[in-house]
Amino acid sequence: MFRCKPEGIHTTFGRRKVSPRACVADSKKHLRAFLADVLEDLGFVTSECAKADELGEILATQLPDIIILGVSVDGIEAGKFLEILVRREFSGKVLAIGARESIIVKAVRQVGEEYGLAMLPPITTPFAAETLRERIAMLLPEDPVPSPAVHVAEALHAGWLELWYQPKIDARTLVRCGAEALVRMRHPTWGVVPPAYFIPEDDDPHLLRLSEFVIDRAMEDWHLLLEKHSPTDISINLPASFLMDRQAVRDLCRRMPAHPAFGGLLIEINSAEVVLNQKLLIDVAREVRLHNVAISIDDVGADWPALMGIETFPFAELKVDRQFVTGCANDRLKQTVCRSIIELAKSLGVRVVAEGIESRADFVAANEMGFDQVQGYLLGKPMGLKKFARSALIHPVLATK
Ligand code: G
Ligand code: MN
Repeated sequence: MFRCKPEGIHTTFGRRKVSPRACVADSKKHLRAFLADVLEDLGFVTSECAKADELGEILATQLPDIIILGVSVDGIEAGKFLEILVRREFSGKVLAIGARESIIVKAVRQVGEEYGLAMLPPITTPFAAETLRERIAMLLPEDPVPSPAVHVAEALHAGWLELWYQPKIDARTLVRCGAEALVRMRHPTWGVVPPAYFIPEDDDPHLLRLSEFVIDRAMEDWHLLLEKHSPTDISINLPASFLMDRQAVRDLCRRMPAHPAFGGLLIEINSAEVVLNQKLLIDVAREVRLHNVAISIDDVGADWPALMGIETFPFAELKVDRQFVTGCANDRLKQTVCRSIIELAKSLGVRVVAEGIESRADFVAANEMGFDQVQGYLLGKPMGLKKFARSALIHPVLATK
């Protein structure tokens, strides 16, 4: 039997110092999407393959560490997949998924083992996402969380940064009305890591590069969402220092899409920073409005009275700090802060958003108090772009879970 030279360098899965990669091979689109979502949540980079003749290309370009192989009723396609894996000398793992007691699932495992492939014990349907998660998570490297923190320059240079999106929901219609972009690092060894591990100090020159990355990626993602779903109003988080850099602001305005469907970019600035730099930020907010950029005041809390004196208020939105939202249903003090900020927002004629809604009771309370928009784990966790686009198609309206 002839054998081709392998087209990629494969080392043992779990020891590679690059993001773990999985290819989901299944003819059914909805199954591929489900499996890819679970894997992405675990920090895998995923690719998908519908037919055996696409697999060769994926092996060569994506270098997957594991193939998740959906075994259909006739098993013919699964057989073809195995043949290609053998011909390409695939050295990663293969996990077959198929019906319980299916002869074909057993056959696929047996044939795979005879071919010398690293076949994992198959998963049988129906199975919970948790089952797959447990099975795959065991294969992930168990390195500790980064310490000391990774420098943002390294993360930027290596291309480890990405934006995750958390839905913002209209409190009255329950329709998804936008998304907050949150920066995440997909570290080769530690998986997906939140910004606390790499956000530079305020005086670090790399902070500007990180902000530029966020703006550029958000605008790229806006175009992608437009193609895959519909125009999505995106909010990003930036430090106030970015807006005080005149050149940076000019560049920002220049980066806004000229597309007619573009509804504008919202920039969330921490409330304490707004209070400290009020005069300057008011001028910037006025100026950028002409370029389809609006400023939101983020994490507003007990310091809300400091925002009262502003006469012409050029900001677009107040977001209440989740410290005063999570648990507000049963906490009079939190409700008092929320109500004061809502009242302030209404008197200024700007939108008011609750973030950190984790329970149904808080959602109801936020609605009754008069928030315009709500955001939080109950309504959607931050998720990778692909998952965000998919869930927008599947759940155009809030699923009342
Ligand atoms: O300060 P800012 O609003 O940008 O903070 C956003 C952070 O809050 C993100 O890291 C996000 O993961 C987190 N977050 C979003 N929704 C919730 C929630 O409902 N509960 C908690 N505890 N954190 C949340
Ligand atoms: Mn924010």
